[in-house]
Amino acid sequence: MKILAIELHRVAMPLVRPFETSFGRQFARDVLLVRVRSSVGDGWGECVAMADPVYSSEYVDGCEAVIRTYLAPALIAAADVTAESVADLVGFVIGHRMAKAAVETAVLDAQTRAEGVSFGDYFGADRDAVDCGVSVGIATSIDELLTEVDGYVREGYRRIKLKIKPGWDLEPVRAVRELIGETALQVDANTAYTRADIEHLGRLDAFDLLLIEQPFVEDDILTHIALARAITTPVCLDESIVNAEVAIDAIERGATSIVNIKAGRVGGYLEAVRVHDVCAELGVAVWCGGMLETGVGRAANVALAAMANFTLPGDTSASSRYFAEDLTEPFVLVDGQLRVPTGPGSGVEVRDDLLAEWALRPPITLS
Ligand code: SMG
Ligand code: MG
Repeated sequence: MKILAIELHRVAMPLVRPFETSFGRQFARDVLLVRVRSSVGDGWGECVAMADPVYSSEYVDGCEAVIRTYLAPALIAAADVTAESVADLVGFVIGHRMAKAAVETAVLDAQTRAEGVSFGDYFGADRDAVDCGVSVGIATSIDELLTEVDGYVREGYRRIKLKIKPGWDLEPVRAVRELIGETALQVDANTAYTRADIEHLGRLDAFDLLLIEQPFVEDDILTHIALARAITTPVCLDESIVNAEVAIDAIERGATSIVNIKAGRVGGYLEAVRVHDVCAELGVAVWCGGMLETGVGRAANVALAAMANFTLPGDTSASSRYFAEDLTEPFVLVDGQLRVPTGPGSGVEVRDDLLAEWALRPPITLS
């Protein structure tokens, strides 16, 4: 296809409840959406970067700048663009994976819509619905946490993930384990601990957790190896896994025995499929992470999560867990699952009315 123009939309989406992690509290999502206008039709991609560079080095204004200055001009200048060639065309830019992922996804959406192929078919999904978990933020009290978790269990979520940090770990985990009985439970520290905490983290072994996610800083593979040797709870990496090669390295060195896959973090869905495949070859289960996506990003995540080696419930929750109204038709939890969209491309439509209503500024068109 020939890329005719790239539009950058920014929308403010209030969350139904604040979401607190070890790196701070978030009240809304500042979403960057990329629309590619091409010779074969239009496509959308959602950028998962947060407003501030606190989950990773990327942040939404930075992604927008990189797309405007480097990625969009490179694609517009290219004689022919396919989803499979985007990574090479923008490969001269180091890093900036979330920005690249948003652009590649928009191209993939345009391409697969034109071909009448769904994301699920393109990725090689092997099921039509995926098991869903829910990520629960740090609460202001244990009582408040239990009320929130209880609501999610009643809604049918198949796994609970608790955000933890020093000072908010053993007690909330114990209380939630008592509340939910044998329902699957895991924790995510978003890099909040250090090597000195290994013995303390070992106390989580008492709670029969599915996994502990990213306790230490992303570059510190060695301390994750030390933890994995010291405790029985499986260690799972999120922030550290930025591509398939890093996944192989971390797995072979014993730093992670389960992998969280987020397409934005690894530079796009094509690389996410590669991470899935190398993990499958190494016998390591994967699950689909989340970045509080709108329906645009959620549609692609749910299709990815329908691949064979996504054997654990993902952070692929229903639209209602995040937003009063979603940017697309809402994703609704049915028996603890979301259905994989079957229409061409991502299979969802962006609501122009909401895009205009919630716009932070008029769209920017690059051509
Ligand atoms: O999309 O339900 C979701 C959020 C899942 O916990 C979640 N994401 O480290 O896995 C993670 C975090 C990163 C984003 S925190 C705003
Ligand atoms: Mg995480």
